[in-house]
Amino acid sequence: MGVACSNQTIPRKVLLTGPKGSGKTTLLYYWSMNTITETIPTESFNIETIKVDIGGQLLVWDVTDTARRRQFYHGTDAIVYVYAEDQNTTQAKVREDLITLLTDRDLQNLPLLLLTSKTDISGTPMEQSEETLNLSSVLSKRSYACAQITMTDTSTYDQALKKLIDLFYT
Ligand SMILES: Nc1nc2c(ncn2[C@@H]2O[C@H](COP(=O)(O)OP(=O)(O)OP(=O)(O)O)[C@@H](O)[C@H]2O)c(=O)[nH]1
Ligand SMILES: [Mg+2]
Repeated sequence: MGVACSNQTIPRKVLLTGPKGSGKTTLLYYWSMNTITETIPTESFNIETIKVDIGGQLLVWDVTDTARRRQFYHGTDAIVYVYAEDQNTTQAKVREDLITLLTDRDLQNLPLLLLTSKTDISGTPMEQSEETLNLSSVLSKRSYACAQITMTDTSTYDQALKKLIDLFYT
C-alpha cells in the first residue's frame, strides 16, 4: 500500500461503520485487496487484516448500522465513519448517529476519520461536512480527519488510508 507505519506486532483495531449502503464494504475490500469488488449488503460484519508498511497491521471491523453494533466497540483504537448523502441518509440522521457513536463510553476520545462517500453522485464539498454536521462538541477532545471518497477514483481510498494511519500518530 505504500503507507508508513510503526513496527508494531499488535494490530490496531479499527471500527468501520456508518449508514447502510454507504460504501463501507467496498472500501474495506479495496484496502484489503487493492481492487474494487462487487458487494452484497452486510448482514452483521466483515473483518479484514490490512497490512501497512514496516510491519504494521490494521484489523478492520466493518460493522453495519444495526442495533447490535455496540458489541463490536470494545478494544477499538480508531473509528472510520462512512456516509453518503442520499434519499435515506440525511445530514440530521448522520449527525444523530455520530453523536450516539462518539459519546459511547467505549469510543470516547478515539481518533475519527469521517468519510463522505459516493462523491461521484453527491459531490458534497468535504470542507463543509464537519461544519454542516455541527459536531464540535464531540470532536473537541479527539484527533479527527475528513476526506471524500469515491470508488470511481481509488486514489481517494488510498488517501483515506494514509489519513487513518496519520491519525494514530497525532
Ligand atoms: N456510485 C457509487 N457507488 C458506490 C460507491 N461506493 C460503493 N458504491 C455502491 O454502493 C452499494 C453499497 O456499497 P457497500 O460497500 O456494500 O455499502 P455498505 O456500506 O457496506 O452497505 P451495508 O453493508 O448494507 O451497510 C454497492 O452497490 C456499491 O457498488 C461510490 O463511491 N460511488
Ligand atoms: Mg457492507
